[in-house]
Amino acid sequence: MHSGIVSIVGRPNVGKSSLLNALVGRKVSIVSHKPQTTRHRIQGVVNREGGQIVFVDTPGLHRRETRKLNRVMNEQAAASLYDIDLIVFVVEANRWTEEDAAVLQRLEGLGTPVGLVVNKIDRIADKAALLPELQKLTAMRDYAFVVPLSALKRNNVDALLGELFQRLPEGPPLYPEDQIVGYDDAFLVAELVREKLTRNLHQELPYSLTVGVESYEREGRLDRVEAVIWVEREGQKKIVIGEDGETLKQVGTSARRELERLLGRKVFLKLWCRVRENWSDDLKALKQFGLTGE
Ligand SMILES: Nc1nc2c(ncn2[C@@H]2O[C@H](COP(=O)(O)OP(=O)(O)OP(=O)(O)O)[C@@H](O)[C@H]2O)c(=O)[nH]1
Ligand SMILES: [Mg+2]
Repeated sequence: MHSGIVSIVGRPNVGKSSLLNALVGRKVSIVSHKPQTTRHRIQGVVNREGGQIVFVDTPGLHRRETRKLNRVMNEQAAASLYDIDLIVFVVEANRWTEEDAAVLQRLEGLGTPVGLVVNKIDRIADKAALLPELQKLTAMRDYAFVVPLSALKRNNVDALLGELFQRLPEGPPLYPEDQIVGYDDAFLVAELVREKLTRNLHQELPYSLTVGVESYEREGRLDRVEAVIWVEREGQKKIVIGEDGETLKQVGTSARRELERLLGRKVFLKLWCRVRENWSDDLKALKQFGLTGE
């Protein structure tokens, strides 16, 4: 048996969380079209006959640290580069940016093998264009392996698992086989609510909100959850709630539906919206909201 820990890193929006979900075969980490969606290290476990891989999805490493939230997100991602067996560096096909170059630079001299994943190949209509793209990317560094894939279409994802299992040390599984995620149901609720908000709200607002679960009670096959959406200003609260509470209702319904599917239980979800001025730039608030990784 081979087993080990593999960190998935890269700049925001390249598809790291989508890749984790594709690898695990279920929704473990939230996904949106907006960069900087993931804020925590998210663990997902894959078990195969040949062993076990513990994947760690990370916040996208980014350059502009406009608020303290950005700094702690970068710190979380950077911390995932240590005490692990392998790094999967995810980039987008045909979209190499300065931010990718900055991540590549961070991977220098770590002593941990780095494999390259070129994601979103479903966007390349002309497959002949893929080869020069791969040649360009692999010329930049000595990668342990290169796998072009599509996390969205679940295309060639098994090839990545094959490359990883081959290179992981021999050893028994690190976690029991039925443990797929590294967090509790309350965290899942908070994340799914934040995902729906991120997908529903425009522009910058998703960066000004966070979600905290206030109470979680289990009554037979029903989970009763109360969660608070924290925003930074009164005006934002109005937008989150929407006219006649319509936006909040939509968000609540879609989060609840997905939760019920994932948990296999009925869920009663009550959402509130409250203001905590400038929380994203306030280290004390970040700590209270569980965003500092401590
Ligand atoms: N076409 C295409 N889109 C993809 C693929 N993988 C991910 N996406 C899309 O890319 C966007 C970002 O995906 P995420 O998985 O949230 O990216 P991420 O790297 O985790 O982003 P952060 O958490 O913000 O760092 C979403 O709109 C995904 O649907 C892919 O293989 N093909
Ligand atoms: Mg992500």
